[in-house]
Amino acid sequence: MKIDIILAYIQRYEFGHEKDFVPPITGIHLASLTPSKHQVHVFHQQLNENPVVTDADLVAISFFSGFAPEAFLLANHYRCQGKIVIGGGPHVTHSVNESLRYFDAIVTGEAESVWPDLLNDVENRRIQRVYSGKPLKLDKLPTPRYDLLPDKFFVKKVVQATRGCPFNCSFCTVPSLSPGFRTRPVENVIADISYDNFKHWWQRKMVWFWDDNLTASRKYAEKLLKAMIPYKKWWLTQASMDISGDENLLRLMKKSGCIGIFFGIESFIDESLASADKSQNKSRKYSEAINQLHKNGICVMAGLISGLDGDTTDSVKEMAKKLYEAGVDVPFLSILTPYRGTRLYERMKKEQRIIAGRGWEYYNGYNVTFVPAKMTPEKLLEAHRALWCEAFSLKYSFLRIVRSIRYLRLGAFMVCLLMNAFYCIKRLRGNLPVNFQKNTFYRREFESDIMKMHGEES
Ligand code: B12
Ligand code: SF4
Repeated sequence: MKIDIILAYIQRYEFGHEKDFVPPITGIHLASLTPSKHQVHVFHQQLNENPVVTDADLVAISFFSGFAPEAFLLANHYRCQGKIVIGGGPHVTHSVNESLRYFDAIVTGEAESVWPDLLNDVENRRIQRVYSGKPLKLDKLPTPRYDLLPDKFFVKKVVQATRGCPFNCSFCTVPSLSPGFRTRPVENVIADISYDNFKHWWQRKMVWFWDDNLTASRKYAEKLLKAMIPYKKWWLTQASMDISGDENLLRLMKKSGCIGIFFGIESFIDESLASADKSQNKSRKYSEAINQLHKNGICVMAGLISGLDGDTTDSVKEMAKKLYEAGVDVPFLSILTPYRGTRLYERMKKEQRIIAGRGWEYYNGYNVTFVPAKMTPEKLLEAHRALWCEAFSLKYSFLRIVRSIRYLRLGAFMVCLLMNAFYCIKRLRGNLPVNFQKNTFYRREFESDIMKMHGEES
């Protein structure tokens, strides 16, 4: 059987991406779970890959909520060609009824427990409508099919060592998508990181862990990092800020080649942190925590959210200065988004704050989909764009790069340089995060139909 796996995408910047830094792991992971008797291709729409006409028997589409309109259009397109089309991923999992309108079958939750049965059912032409994936132990996950990744991605070695996170932030779907915390056997992770059949040295050298919270179990993290030392890789991941107090772990991170950690800082306002149930973050300790990572030469990437309940237009705009003062090397600036499957969504729905009629494309992390507590939706969008422009201005990008020379190790400095340059160039070209109220590039024939469906789930 021929299978096309498509990672659906709608561009998130006005003129799209100039460079594609790192790929999703989902497509090449699903491909690795597929028995070798099938022929599988993986297409990343973010690279404009799209098999308009295909000879595949089965088309499998993965997508986040913000890319759902495109995924639904693709599903229609391939069903019209007589293909069997299935959907999966975080959006499908929490929007079952809606997704069933567009797909022949859907997979909710994790695919490992149902993927082989689904493929058998497709071969035997007896597919069910819903396959409910159960979270399994991670001891049998194979190495992703890195051979299927196009060279266009700067980093190619994306790895997953753990799933889940012990925290329960109100805006996050991880607790409902991947409940509990599970780890892969260290030797299997080492097999992935030692896969070196890539063209460029940096593609062999750099390992990006796409985990929810890699260091959540200290015991596991220590075992993994000790095993990684002889491989001399440069690695990055996301972790929670409490690691900054664990000197032993930080030393081991440095020794095993850690060059970058993503922290979900989210906000400098205590009321906002409380509204997100992010009690593990203490705003007065950010500088101290970041400094501990810098002492070990590690680049700190930080996620910040605009529009939490304690935020005002001024507090949003002030973040450009505050994040610089706190020592952040690379900021990631998003707008609060109430995804289905989160407590935030339930609360916003109850308080009737979700803006009706905004299609799923607005749920891309850069547009406003709810009524903020202390400003209008328009003011929030305006404040976010002002923050984005200020934070990625030549001044702040340059300052962040220059000061990092003092404390970052080589690989970490490369990350700081490349990422700041990546966003600063966008800023200088006016390639801002896309505003769907003004922008006309994304107008498709099914849009009104999709908008009608939005909100249908009970
Ligand atoms: C790694 C990651 C990223 C990476 C990589 C993004 C990417 N495109 O893959 C980065 C940091 C770039 C990122 C960015 C964003 N992310 Co993100 N990310 C994750 C994270 C932590 C892990 C995803 C992952 O790779 N898991 C490992 C793979 C193997 O598992 P998986 O993708 O879940 O797939 C499994 C199942 O879902 C299922 N499955 C998935 N698709 C399909 C398809 C088919 C056909 C089938 C059968 C099964 C199936 O089977 C797989 C195996 O079990 C998740 C959290 C989570 N636990 O899901 C958030 C998550 C997916 N991200 C999320 C969001 C919102 C974003 C952003 C919009 C954030 C922002 N404000 O900018 C951006 C979007 C950027 C972009 N261009 O795509 C949300 C999505 C919520 C939603 N309903 O859409 C999540 C769930 C986190 C959250 N906040 O709740 N993200
Ligand atoms: S710490 Fe991160 S992954 Fe864990 S629940 Fe909070 S936002 Fe989600």
